[in-house]
Amino acid sequence: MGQNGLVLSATQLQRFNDDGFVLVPDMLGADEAEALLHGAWEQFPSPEQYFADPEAFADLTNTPFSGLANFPWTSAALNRLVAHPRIVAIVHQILGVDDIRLYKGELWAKYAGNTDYDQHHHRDFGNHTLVVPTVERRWMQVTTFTYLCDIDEHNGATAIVPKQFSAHIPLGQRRTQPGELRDHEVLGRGRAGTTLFYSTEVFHRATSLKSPDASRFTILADYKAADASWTNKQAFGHLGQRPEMIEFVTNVDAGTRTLLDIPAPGHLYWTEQTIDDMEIRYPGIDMDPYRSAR
Ligand SMILES: O=C(O)CCC(=O)C(=O)O
Repeated sequence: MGQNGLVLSATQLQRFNDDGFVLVPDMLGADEAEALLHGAWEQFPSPEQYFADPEAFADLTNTPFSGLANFPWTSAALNRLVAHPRIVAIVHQILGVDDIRLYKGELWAKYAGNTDYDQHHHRDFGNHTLVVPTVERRWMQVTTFTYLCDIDEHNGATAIVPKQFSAHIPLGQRRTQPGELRDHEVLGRGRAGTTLFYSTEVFHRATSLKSPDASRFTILADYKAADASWTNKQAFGHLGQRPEMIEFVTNVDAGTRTLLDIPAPGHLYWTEQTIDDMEIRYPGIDMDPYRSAR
């Protein structure tokens, strides 16, 4: 853990400010990462299953993005990762606000062989908002990759350009000339359980899976200040009938529910009627915090 406990240490925060990204190597312990990797394999084939018959799974590798699945996932444990206390604490620290939202959750399974995952450098804001990044932290899009397996140059470590090398490129520009920043990129290598935090100011790119039997399993979770209504890649209301979403809403705590835009205890939305009816919609949910905050 960082020297300040849950949040980034002063050095890590400085690195985030200077470079626009920071790799936190110990977000998950080895056992926890292993368990969540098995959670990913409830939904996508394990490397052993995939490479035993790649053609059977060609629909997962027809394009670099075919192996993407949106939150919520099959595994309840994996779904909890979007609300990992340390990830959430670090997002609060970076944004400097008390109220934050998850605005995207994706599980990305990559397997070598059928597609080339290599990308040109880009900034991510193009499909996260209709406006442009700002250097004011409060409005930043804080994007995260948590790698569920060890990650290096053989299995597609993300290549990232410290933002001092792109300071001359206006923030409204999403792409560089191919190759322009290659000399400055660093590879986000790490053990399973490493989380990369970066803002959408930062140029980065996916790299190829170079070993013939390489694979990579990553959770992408993106956060914003609750009142940054212009940042909005995914919405969750239309997923309300999915069993995985019902499980999540029923069993997580009230603070975690706010990540999905469910009003916090004490909000004027909570009346005797809405509280009672939540218990009908979600049998087993604990609405006491909402009752006692009235
Ligand atoms: O998968 C990666 O390492 C990076 C992917 C990426 O930057 C993107 O698809 O926008």
